Order: sequence, then C-alpha cells, then structure tokens
Amino acid sequence: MRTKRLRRALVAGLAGLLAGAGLTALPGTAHAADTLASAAAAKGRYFGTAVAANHLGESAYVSTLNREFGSVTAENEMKWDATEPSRGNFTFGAGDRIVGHAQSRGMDVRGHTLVWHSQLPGWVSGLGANDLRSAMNNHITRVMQHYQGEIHSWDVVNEAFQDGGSGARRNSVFQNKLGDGWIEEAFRTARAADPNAKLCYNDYNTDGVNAKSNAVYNLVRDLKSRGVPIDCVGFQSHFNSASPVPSDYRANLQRFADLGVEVQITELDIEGSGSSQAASYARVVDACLAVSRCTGITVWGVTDKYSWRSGGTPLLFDGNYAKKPAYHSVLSALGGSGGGDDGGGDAGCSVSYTKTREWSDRFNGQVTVTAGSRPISGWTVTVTVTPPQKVSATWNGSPTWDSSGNVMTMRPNGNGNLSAGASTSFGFTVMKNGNSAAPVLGGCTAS
Ligand code: 9MR
Repeated sequence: MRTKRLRRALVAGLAGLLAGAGLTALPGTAHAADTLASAAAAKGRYFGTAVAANHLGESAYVSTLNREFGSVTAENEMKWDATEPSRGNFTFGAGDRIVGHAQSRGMDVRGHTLVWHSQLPGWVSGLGANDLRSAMNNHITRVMQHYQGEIHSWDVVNEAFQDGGSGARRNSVFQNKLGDGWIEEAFRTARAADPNAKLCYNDYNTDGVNAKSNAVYNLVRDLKSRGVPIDCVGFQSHFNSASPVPSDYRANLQRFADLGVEVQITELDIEGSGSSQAASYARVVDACLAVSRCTGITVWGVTDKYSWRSGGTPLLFDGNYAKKPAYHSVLSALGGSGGGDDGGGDAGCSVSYTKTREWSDRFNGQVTVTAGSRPISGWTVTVTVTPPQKVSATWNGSPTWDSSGNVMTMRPNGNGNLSAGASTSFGFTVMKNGNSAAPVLGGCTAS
C-alpha cells in the first residue's frame, strides 16, 4: 500500500497548495458549486457514488464520475466473496483499482462491507462457532489493514436486522452461531484494525421511524452507552413507489445523530422519472442538510443503465449520461448553480400578481410562484409597495424587510418544493394610506 499512500499524500499536498493559493482542487475544478461534489462540499458534505471496477474503462462513465463525484464506494469489490473467496486467500485487485482511481482524482473512499450475510462465500457457512469467530475477526482485520489510511468510513456490519415489524435480528450464520454479541465483536475488531477509519452500521428500510429502525436505534444506543466503538450509521435509502421517502426521514436521521453518531446516506436511489423523482431526491438532500451530523450522500451508481434495478431508472444520469431532472433538483437543493447544459437559462421560476380583495382602507394581494422546466426547492420574490402604503399582514410565506419598510423579500414557509411547472402562492394585505397603487414585483429566483 506504500505507493497508494504516497500518491494520496501527493494529491492531498497538491490540494493543499491549490487551496493555499485560493484555488479549488479536484474534483469540480471548473467553477465552484456547479457539480454535485463541489456544491455538497460548499455545504460541508461529500457527494459520492457506487462504482464498479469493470466500468472504469468506459470513457463516458469515467468522465461523469470524475466531474461530479467526490467519494466512491465499491459496489461489490470489497465484499467478502470478492476479497476472501477461499479461507485465508485474499484478493484485492478489483478493489484496489477503484481506490487507485479515486486517489488519482482526490476522491474519498467509503468501505463496503466487512460482515454481511449476503455475498458471503460458501466456506464461511460451514464453520463451527469458534472457527467462525476467528474467520470473521481475521477477515475484518486483513481487509481493513490492506486499505488502512485509504477509507474514510467502513460499513463494518451490514443488514443485521429482519424486515417486518419484529425488530428481531436477521437469521444469519453470524447470528445463529455467535449470538447477539457478534456485532459488538466485529466493531471492536474493526477499531483495532484501523483506528482512524469511521465505523458504521448500515441497513435498508431503516430510513423512517419504524420497528426495524427502532431496533437499530436501540443497538446503537446500547453500543454507545457501553463504549463499544461505533461512529456512524448508514441509511441505504433505496426508494420506490412502494417504499417512498418517509415523511419522518429527517426526524429519523436526527434521532440517530442525537445519539452521538454521524449519519450517512449510503446507497441512495429512487425509482421513477421526471419531476416526482426529482422532488423525492430533493427531499433527501434537504433532510441531510438539515441534520448537522449528516456528513454525506452516496447514490448507488452513476447511470441508470448499470443500476442494480435498471428497469426502475433510479439514478441521476440516464443511460446516455444525460443529466435527469433529479440531477438538477439535487444540485439545486445542494445550493449549486446548475442550468448549464439543459438549454434552460431561466431563473427557475416566474411570478404573477392579482388583487384578490379590496376595502376602502386596504387590499389583499396574491403572488403566484411557478417553477420552470425543473423542480425547485426554494424561491425568493421581492414585492415593493409605494409609500405611504404599508404591508400589515402576510400568509404562506416568510417575509423580511429592507430598512425603508417598503420592500418585502418573501421566501417559502413550507411551500418551497415545487415540481417542474407546479405553482404555489403567498398573500399579503396592503394598508393604502391614501394610495391604491398596485405593488411592484421583482423577479423570482429559484434555489
Ligand atoms: O448493487 C449491488 C449488486 O450489483 C449486487 O448484485 C447485489 C448483490 O447482493 O448487491 C448490490 O448492492 C447492495 C449493497 O451491497 C447492500 N445493500 C443493497 C444493495 C442493493 O441490493
């Protein structure tokens, strides 16, 4: 691993020099915040993707990866069946290719995954308890030591709980032969193997508050209270119409964060298309940004065509690597400035005004905000009244005022997320004070 560490140090050193000179390092060299990675970095988050080593020879795949992403996860190459197909024989070639690619571009690497009931080679299932314990600890130790210093977070244990309402542990060779303590043992072994890697528990269908996430929550709370080393919880976040982004997603992330662990969105994909898919993605990004300990988001692949469920077109780039509406909504939710290549060039939203009611001393106005060709997750509109008029009340928006009190800047109050072409409106009452002039609207700016 010497050469890799040296290369990583050189890349890090170069990044430091560029930063010292006031320049931005890889990735996203061209303009600040016009890629997923750079927009996320501006918010203190990483934005990553799962990568398959066998696509690293495809130029469109690699150029999209290099341009947009700041962290990679090996989709399959670091799993047990790939790294230790027979007992004691370790093969790291495919995983090393991914790490080498990431390091050459200054990307971070997530490690996935050390102990999982699936993609487990057959020889593991045949072991007796004592043998299994030493095989598990040896596997963790050897794989983590191979990648020591190169992985920011490891999924030490993956998917140890059952689906459904029981909150019980999943039947697995580890659970059945080693009992409940195997998870704790895996984390202790992992800390000893690479003390600098963050150690995560990772699972699916734990994204909202439910029996399964309660069980994981209780596990993490117990491990933390007894000083067992665990630093992070991964929420896979595989969504579709049968399993949509839960309404309590943010609250669920927050309750785990409140246990003192980082939360990471580790395998995000959302089946669907168009504005509804885009809006769901924006909700996930908004939730992560609202939780200060949510440190990053990884989507489970670069392009729909190589997704594990490609029929559901769940990713941000289509099969030709074109940016989908979901891409734009993620970039926009991250605060980035997209709009470059979709021929849009508009501000992202438009406004119209109507007077809805009038009395002798006052009138009510309504402003309708309509998203353009892409979904938006926020909007800003200015409304200027003519002195001595004064705005005396507002609704469906959050106003701020300039020092004169005549210019109101209105932002959403829970009504910021609009799918492409969708509308919302806010209202206000203007005291005339002798002047019935209509207010003047500034343009609409989307975020
Ligand atoms: O995306 C992975 C796919 O290529 C594999 O065939 C599959 C085998 O189980 O694993 C997929 O990744 C899974 C991940 O490792 C753990 N969470 C669920 C992911 C999707 O199945």
